[in-house]
Amino acid sequence: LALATLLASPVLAQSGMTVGFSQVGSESGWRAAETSVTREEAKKRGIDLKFADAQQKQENQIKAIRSFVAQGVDAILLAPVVATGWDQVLEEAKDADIPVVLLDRNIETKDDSLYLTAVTSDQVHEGKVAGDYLVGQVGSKPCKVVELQGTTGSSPAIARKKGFEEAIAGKSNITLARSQTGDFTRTKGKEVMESFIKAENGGKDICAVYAHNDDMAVGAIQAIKEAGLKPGTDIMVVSIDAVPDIFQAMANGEANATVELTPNMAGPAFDALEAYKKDGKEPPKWIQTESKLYTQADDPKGVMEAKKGMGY
Ligand code: GYE
Repeated sequence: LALATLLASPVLAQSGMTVGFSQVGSESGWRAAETSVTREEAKKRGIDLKFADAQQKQENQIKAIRSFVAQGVDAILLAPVVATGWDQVLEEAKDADIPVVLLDRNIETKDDSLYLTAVTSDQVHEGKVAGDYLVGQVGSKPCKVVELQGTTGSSPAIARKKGFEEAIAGKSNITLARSQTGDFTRTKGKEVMESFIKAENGGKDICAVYAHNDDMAVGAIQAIKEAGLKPGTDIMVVSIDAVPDIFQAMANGEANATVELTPNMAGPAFDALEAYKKDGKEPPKWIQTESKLYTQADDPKGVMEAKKGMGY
């Protein structure tokens, strides 16, 4: 009886929620860190996390959500691979009274009651911060930029392009010469950068590469080196995420700047869900995470060390 009383005690009982997590995949170092932080956060809070890796496919995410609904989970975390095409399956979750929290990417929908809240950064702002940095570095020199986009149709690819274009708009010396998707991966980032280099006089005509994430930047750095050029000086490298490997590249002088994105999206998501389940407290529709610029002047080695254990 004593044990039963203890277990039933509201003070000791943890949330006890069962949460389904439909993750995009494992395309980047940042994504892997987000997955491990989500698992740790769930464990800390006594949440039973059901994890489904969609391997970059929306159809797999739709199947996972349906299966979470069928299992009667208490809530769903969704990192949507692309922005469109979610209304129907999210209606099914809503009909079953299962709140959905969007993690790190947004969706396009006319009905924002289909999700409880979205924990994301301001992705247009991230692109703008990266672009402003570049504009400041370039000054009045002519500069041909090449862009490695994230996954086609994903909110960060759309928004990070937009923000960057806003930053360089009206700077007639800076041109966006080439732009193609590298799918947020190192391998594709390298491949696409190789093709840009070929098309631009062996890379000699390229002044800077803007990559929508660090992994593609790391791939691009490799391609620049193999072409006999110096990344960071011959070709500037600017990206987004702030994973340890880009700080290593910055410490080596091979990358110039990155915009930080926290891998801890699950912490704020679980906080919102717990408050909602407990008191019916509606969270704001958008829980915005910070975006901070880091350059070679910001002690990249030190930052890299500090990042270890934060999911990386
Ligand atoms: O920047 C990238 C990842 O959705 C914002 O997805 C996220 C992005 C992140 O693959 O590395």
